[in-house]
Amino acid sequence: AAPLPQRFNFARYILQTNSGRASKTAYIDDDGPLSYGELDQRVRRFAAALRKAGIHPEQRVLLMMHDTVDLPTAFLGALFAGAVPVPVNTLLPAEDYAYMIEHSRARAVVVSHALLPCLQDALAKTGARPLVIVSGGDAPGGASTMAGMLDIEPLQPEDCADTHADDFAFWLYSSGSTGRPKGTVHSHGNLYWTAELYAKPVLGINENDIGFSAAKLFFAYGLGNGLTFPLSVGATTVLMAERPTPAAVFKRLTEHKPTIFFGVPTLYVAMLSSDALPRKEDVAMRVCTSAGEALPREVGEKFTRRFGCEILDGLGSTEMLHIFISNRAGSVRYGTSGRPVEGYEIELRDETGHPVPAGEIGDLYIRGPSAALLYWSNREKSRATFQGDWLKSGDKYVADADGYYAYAGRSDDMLKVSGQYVSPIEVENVLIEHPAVLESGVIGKTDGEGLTKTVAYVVLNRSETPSDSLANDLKSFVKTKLAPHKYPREIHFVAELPKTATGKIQRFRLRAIDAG
Ligand code: 3SK
Repeated sequence: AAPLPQRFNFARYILQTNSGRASKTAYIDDDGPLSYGELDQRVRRFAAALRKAGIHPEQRVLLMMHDTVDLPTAFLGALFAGAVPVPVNTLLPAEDYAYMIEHSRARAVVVSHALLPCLQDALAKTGARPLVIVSGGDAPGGASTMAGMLDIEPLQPEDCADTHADDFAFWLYSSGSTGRPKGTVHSHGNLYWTAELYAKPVLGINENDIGFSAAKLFFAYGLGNGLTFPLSVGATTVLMAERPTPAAVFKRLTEHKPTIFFGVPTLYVAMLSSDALPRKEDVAMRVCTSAGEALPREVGEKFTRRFGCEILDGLGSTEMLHIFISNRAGSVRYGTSGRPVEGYEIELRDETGHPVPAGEIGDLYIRGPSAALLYWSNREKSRATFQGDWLKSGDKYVADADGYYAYAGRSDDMLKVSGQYVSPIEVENVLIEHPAVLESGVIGKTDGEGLTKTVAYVVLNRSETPSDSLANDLKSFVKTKLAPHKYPREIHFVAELPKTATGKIQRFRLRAIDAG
């Protein structure tokens, strides 16, 4: 890959890369196509609007947005102006947005119209008063619309913020087993490296590709799939605002015929078991990817039998920004995450920090140029994760003699459900807020498809009686307090929980009980 110049602004780089493609389609969202020429204008206009609104370089702009062309416009426009966009999960409860707005000290929030009531709830919980910019609809008093703000003279290329490749460019929040989500700070250069090291050589992405990612742009995985990668080569991307149900995905696969589909294991399972699964002749994928959690071998094999196309399962992280271990076309080994992506180094270490040999499980460490710089305002967790050149992932892996890596669990108690982290402690803490619950222990369980689901063991207060309706009530209770993927899919009522002498819940014993 070409080395990066010291002065580097990712948005300027993308506009320059595509300056000869003005009439080519960059995006097709639910409202239709947008050309590279139009994207260029929108990015520079949004940058001008942020400057006019008094947003200064390095100030954060929260993006609480569904996947439409307004999201790449806002993300790249903020980078162009030197501001720091922070795309956030659109399924969170208002408390989480209140925390993120305060923690990031966001000077502006760009919000999809449908999410405005939730933002208003969040703002009512904080003293913060960011500028509110509404995408895709009218703005209430005091707020602006994105469409209105784009009615401005665009900044000229020479007015782009003169950023260093290592400057803070954007944040993504990532969750841990305890505490609040961590603001993971990435540089302009990191975006460039994920495209150079993974997307171009591993996926062979090029300007003739049409990409479609079921993972949304606010995830690190989705941001690469739907923004960094296609825009680095002038490809076309299909964006979809709604949830990625099998039906919604099939519609895009058959209507727009993407050549690259970026999925996650739970979705592949749901697609393959759907009666509406398209025929091979109705789709055009040349390659697919999977990340977020390990793809069960049978799922990959079944998909390839149906479509004749491989799924390249890989491992990435928010901290490394994208995939650093991946299968390769033609040498896929289903049931593994593949081999290290060139440009990244991987080590598996034992508890004393020494490398473990092939065949033994170790803690996964990564070294590579797309590593985040730090967690904002969190020295303790930054130090535990970013250890000099190396980054501790929190995953346990085992490598075979051929250099293929297979998932072997987490180093902490975190679960990965539908590709997203779930902290058992966070779910337990919510369950005990319910008046019927005395205590609870939450674990992950592998279902019949080989995917992880959340299971809660609950001890009720003496006056309560276990019942199915109480179990459903507890599930709904968690759903109202946490993001939807976190609620326990199974609730078991028990008389007591296994504990250490000091009273800590022994989740490994719960897992053994659960396994029967
Ligand atoms: O979860 C993953 O495997 C992943 C992949 C790519 C980028 C980000 C993440 C978290």
